[in-house]
Amino acid sequence: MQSILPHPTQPVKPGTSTGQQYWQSTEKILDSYSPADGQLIARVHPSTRADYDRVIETAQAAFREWRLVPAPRRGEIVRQMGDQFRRYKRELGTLVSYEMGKTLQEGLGEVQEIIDICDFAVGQSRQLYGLAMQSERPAHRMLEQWHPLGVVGIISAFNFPVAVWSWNAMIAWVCGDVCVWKPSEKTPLTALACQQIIGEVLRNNDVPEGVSCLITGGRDAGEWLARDPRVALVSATGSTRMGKAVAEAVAGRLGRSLLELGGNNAIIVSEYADLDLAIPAIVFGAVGTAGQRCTTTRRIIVQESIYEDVKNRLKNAYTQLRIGNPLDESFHVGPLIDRQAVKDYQTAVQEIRTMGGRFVVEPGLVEGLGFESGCYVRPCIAEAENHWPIVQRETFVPILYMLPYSSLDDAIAQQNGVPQGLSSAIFTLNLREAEYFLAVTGSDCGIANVNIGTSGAEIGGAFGGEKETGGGRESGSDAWKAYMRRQTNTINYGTTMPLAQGISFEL
Ligand code: UN1
Repeated sequence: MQSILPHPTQPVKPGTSTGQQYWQSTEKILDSYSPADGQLIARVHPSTRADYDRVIETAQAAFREWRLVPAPRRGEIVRQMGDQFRRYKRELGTLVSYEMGKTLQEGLGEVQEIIDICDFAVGQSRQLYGLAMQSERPAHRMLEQWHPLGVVGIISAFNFPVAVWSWNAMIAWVCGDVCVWKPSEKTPLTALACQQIIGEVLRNNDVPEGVSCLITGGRDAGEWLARDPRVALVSATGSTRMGKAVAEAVAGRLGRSLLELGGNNAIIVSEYADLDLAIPAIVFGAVGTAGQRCTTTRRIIVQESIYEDVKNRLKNAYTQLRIGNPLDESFHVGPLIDRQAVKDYQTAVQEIRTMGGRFVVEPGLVEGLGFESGCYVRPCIAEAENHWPIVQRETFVPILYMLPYSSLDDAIAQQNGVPQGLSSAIFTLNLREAEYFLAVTGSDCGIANVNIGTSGAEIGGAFGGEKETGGGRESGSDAWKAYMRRQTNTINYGTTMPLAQGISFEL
């Protein structure tokens, strides 16, 4: 089987030839280390400003052609991409697991998200619907239609190094846009692999060079996209700090941004909860991807009367967690992305202790044979208070805070009482509680679930959140509209020239 990587052993060279390749300078090199075993697994050249400008010009030229391709035909090309990802699911999932550190099951799940969004986008390509409206004037027709935007910049994060790109790119492509992807500098190799995987489809279908572009680099490259008026939409996933910088830069030129930023997701565990459902959901939500999902469960808000029971059950569940190499399927929890993340974990633990927090499950580093990368930490649980600054922030590590509540209103106030608004859940078998939580009185998040956890959203729904999460919606539902511009058309097919609002204007 053909390799999914362009040059497995040497630094990736600049390439602009066939198949929507990557564009890099030969200046400095980005090193990608696997947090699983600490090995240097790729050396990638970052794009220079000159490379970047060349990319944007090529993308602009490609857009002029791509926008003319009928949307269902664009969908057919995305369908073929989905087939390619099916073919390479194991290889790409393994690479995601190795480069990023999530478990193989989660790496495969991430590629499955790509396949799913490809399928979704194919259907969407025949459903870019506008409305027909009734005109107030005789012999007039009003409608709205959706046109592609142009160049879409995609800034993605290390934790979902490929799926989040695909949510944006697949939808943008069926909408007729062209994409310039800047992956996280911590996970460049998986991005190159995706570009390689779809290259064959693009070449086979004579898709113009520049429909799918990749630039590599860090903050600078993200800023180029954000400040560039040639980039119609910047879709950015990452920290709230990064998102604010992108939003400011894009707003400064009155461009469009789509932001999917930090979460501080809570699960309310009511006295009416089925704890046999709640406990595994909490544990997966808190330790999955080693606490590095934007949807990770960071807080549980537990009714006082069952607080001790939940605590004991969680303690017991955490003792069964096996931490180790993510490629070995006998482990539940892999490493953090790098040693800086481990420092962030240690700093957070210190802050919790300083505030007087008690650990129900003790934190710690995992060291010794098999843990040489220095990136493995123990998922832990701390009893805390919602207003503590550490609880109010998103720390991208597997620390779960336990908070007691008395009434449901108290629980909802705590759940909503953070700056972020991505995902939320309630475990209850009480219909009134469940509906109250979903009603306007309840969760203020973009995602609100009943009897399932905060993470693991399906691609069919709109994904994103409120407040500091940034307000953007990606993936399913009608998120496609963010990738198009709406045009209202009024057509007069009559023989008179009546004005709207009944205005009379005689010459
Ligand atoms: C992210 O962490 O940025 O809902 C995305 C989930 C995944 C996507 C997470 N489907 O957990």
